[in-house]
Amino acid sequence: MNERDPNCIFCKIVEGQLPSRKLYEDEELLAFHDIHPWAPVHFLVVPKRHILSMAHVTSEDAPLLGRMMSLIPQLAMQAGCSPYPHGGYRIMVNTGDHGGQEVHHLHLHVIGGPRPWIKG
Ligand code: DGP
Repeated sequence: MNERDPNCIFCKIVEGQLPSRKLYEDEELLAFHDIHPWAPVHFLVVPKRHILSMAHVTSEDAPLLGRMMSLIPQLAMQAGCSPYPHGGYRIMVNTGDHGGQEVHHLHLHVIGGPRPWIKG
């Protein structure tokens, strides 16, 4: 699998070729605010490596996926979500056309803030 796809929007964000409002960055991962938020808090967590979708994840990616998930509690609070149980947030991974995936670079949506939201 390619490390980067030159035509991929999220690879361009990872490379700094497109701007983003970053929340977190390390060697493997990037988190940034969604450009079209549908809730008061809406950010994305992406691997820097170009993995097309959740359908392309293998057992070798388990540590990476674990790191993506385990970053979320801290980032959600940093981004303005309220604490569990009366606050909280939704984690969503759209996969393929039937899952509503528009950007074909694996990403976790983290969506929170007071409901009702626009969608969902
Ligand atoms: P999905 O439908 O799961 O593939 O969602 C892709 C999300 O990516 C969508 O909520 C909008 C967001 N998005 C698309 N292009 C950009 C961009 O250039 N910058 C940022 N920050 N978000 C983007």
